[in-house]
Amino acid sequence: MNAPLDARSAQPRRDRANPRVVIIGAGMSGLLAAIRLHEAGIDDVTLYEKSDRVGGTWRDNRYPGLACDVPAHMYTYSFEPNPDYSHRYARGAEIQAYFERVARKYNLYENIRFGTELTRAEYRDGRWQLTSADGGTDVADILIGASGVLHHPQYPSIAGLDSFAGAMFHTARWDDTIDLAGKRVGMIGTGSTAVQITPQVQQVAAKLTLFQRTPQWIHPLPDRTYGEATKRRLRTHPWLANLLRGVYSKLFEWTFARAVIGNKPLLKLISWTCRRNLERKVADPVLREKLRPDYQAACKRLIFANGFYEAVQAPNVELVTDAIERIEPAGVRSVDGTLHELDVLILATGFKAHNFMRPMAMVGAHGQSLDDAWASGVHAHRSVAIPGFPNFFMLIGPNSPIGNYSLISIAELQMDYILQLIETWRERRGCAIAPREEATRRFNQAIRDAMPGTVWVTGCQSWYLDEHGNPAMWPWTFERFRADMATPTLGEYDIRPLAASAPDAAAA
Ligand code: N01
Repeated sequence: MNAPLDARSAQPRRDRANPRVVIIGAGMSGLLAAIRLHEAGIDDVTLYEKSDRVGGTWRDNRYPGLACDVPAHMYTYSFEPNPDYSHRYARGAEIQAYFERVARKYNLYENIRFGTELTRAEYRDGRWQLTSADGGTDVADILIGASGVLHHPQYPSIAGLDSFAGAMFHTARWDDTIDLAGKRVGMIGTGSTAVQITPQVQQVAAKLTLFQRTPQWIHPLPDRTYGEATKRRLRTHPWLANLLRGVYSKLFEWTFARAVIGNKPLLKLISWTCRRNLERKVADPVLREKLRPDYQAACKRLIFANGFYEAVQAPNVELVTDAIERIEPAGVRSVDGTLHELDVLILATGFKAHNFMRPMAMVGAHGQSLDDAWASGVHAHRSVAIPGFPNFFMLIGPNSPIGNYSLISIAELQMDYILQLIETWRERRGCAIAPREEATRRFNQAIRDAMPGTVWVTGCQSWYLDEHGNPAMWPWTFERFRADMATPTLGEYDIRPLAASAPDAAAA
């Protein structure tokens, strides 16, 4: 499997009944895709991973306090329960260990090309012609984009950022060589990441200065530890873990997932819980008002966390709500003229959530680039496919029902859908499958028409919104998503025989 790229691409296709599949990324969804393809009898599979480890977001994010705010037993593959989770909400390191264990168990390592970033994918002669950063080439009949959503750090464009004389890093590039003990630490941003980090840094730093541009609603996290007895029970009876997964999933689908798409009583309940959390936990009325958002709870991705309000009231924490004017070598200057002197500056400023496979250059069947195809906003047919980009499928693509749900469950449903399209490819011993323009237009129009009823357009800024202000979210119930993903409607797809001139057609 690990022959040099050029040698591989020169090989004639051996098996016309089975496609050669390349997966971009060896994170949660890439590993899932490889496992499912193997189960379907498709073994000519290579995963390209630019890093040196599997795990995606759980490999990249190693900040103190990292945990998953989706219940642990809902955050596993359905076919691979994990009885060993230590808490109801798993810690980052144990999720990373889980993915590494799954990759080993399913012998995926031999299929992964680590340290190899795909930089170009061009659909030519019925196949995807791939180029990697090291100049290697490869070909694929089917290309699967599994590069994640929150993958590219968003560095803030603040004047003087590079002039800071101390240590500075983004939360997704945590610098373990910097000891925060006794330091004056600044953190820009108060999203989910900063809220998890704050209690940890507050305990060790001499001073923590938090730069908040917009306050966030915070819902308490009903966490608990799982003792040895619970783990043993889950080990002996794996169905119990699946039961937990099912219960949490339903609970989420019937409450939160409905609240964000227009169920007013449920949304009121969430708002009330967040407000009560703030009012109960923050004693100082001035600080409380600084922390009180003026927009609807869940408009931005709702934060589920404990410990932030307590930490922010500690004597060594300062919450700065004046806007940042610029960064200087000694620290951060806010618009009121104060220089906040710092030794370390942490950028908890989020991610470019609408990049998907980019900056990889993609060119479709008619020479159109992905940037052009997405010039009016990221979109896809049923979140998984793009007109003009045959045999290319995405996991957790635009308008997937992300948010506070388990992305694993979403990826599993999407992969089952994609496998059915791949089955069509196999039945025809090769074909070009791409969604019809009209079907894609109709699907995306229906999404746009449904958005006004959702919480994401009630007047806040968030990473859910693309550059045109449209949420790349799923505006309907999760049950509808499950039903939509059950079976592809082949009439929505343009399915053509591979051109007779395609080099491999002759070899078949
Ligand atoms: O990023 P964010 P995050 N000047 O985009 C501020 C997932 N996640 O890394 O609100 C000043 O939410 C920005 O301010 P504003 C989860 O899906 C999951 O925290 O735009 N401030 C905001 O406060 C989450 O939603 C878990 O006004 C600037 C912050 O930076 C997603 O990751 C845990 C600024 C960015 O918040 C992203 O969360 C952690 C500037 N120039 C994260 N630019 C789980 O538990 C940005 N900000 C699963």
